[in-house]
Amino acid sequence: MTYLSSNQLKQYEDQGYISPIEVLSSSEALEARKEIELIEKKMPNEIDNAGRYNVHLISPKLDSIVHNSKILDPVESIIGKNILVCSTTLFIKNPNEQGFVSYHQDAKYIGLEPHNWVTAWVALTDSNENNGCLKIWPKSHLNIKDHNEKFNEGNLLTRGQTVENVPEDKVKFIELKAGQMSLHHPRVVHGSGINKSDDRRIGFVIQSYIGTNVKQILGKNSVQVARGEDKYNYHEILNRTNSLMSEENILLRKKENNSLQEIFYKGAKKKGSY
Ligand SMILES: O=C(O)CCC(=O)C(=O)O
Repeated sequence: MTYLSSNQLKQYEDQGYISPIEVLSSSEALEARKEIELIEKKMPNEIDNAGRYNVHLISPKLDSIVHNSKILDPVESIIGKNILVCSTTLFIKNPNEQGFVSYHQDAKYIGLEPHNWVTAWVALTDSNENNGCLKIWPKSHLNIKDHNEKFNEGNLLTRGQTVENVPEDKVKFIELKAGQMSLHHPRVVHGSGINKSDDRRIGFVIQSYIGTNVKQILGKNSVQVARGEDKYNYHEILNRTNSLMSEENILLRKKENNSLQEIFYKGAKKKGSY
């Protein structure tokens, strides 16, 4: 059992995040990376840009990370014992690419209400200042802030959603070793810079773990039950996969990703490339 201590929980509540937490061995992280790279090889162009979502539906290794009790115990400390998984995202930054993530709050555009949810950012490679690790503005989770939609080149967010005037001197670099994770609050302002290293930076982001009382108000999300019982029945329940890239799950993932795109672009002035 690896529940959060009362000090850790207090840090999460005060600062809007907690990090680092050990969840995988370095070899488990490497195996997951290899499975992602195998999928990339077999299905070129399928898991980048708009396709980087929900790879756990076709990858047993990512599925087992999503349902790993070393992640679910601390998540339970935050959102309670009935836990659903509502989509995942691979944030991959290749060397020599200009990918970055503008400062934003997930709760501003994800449509999950109330905010009884938490995002787990699992490092499958080391993630540090040099390769563009997550950056968090502590204590920024107390209210929702205005965002501009910039659709700027290299921005890995669908619409380039941006909170302006973030005080850089207060921002923390969330450096992780492969196999560690951070947990962040739905309203905490975060982003990341470009990868200046000569290896990939891979974050597997469970976005998010939601309490069973959480609704999707902008569209439809199907979910998996990660722990406990769903007495609310707000969402369609998906099965877990134990086979790599099965035809059936490839189709299911396409359907789920189409629903996600509808949510992400709801009310947008135009469509970005992600
Ligand atoms: O991985 C990144 O660089 C940003 C991730 C992010 O925005 C998120 O996890 O919500």
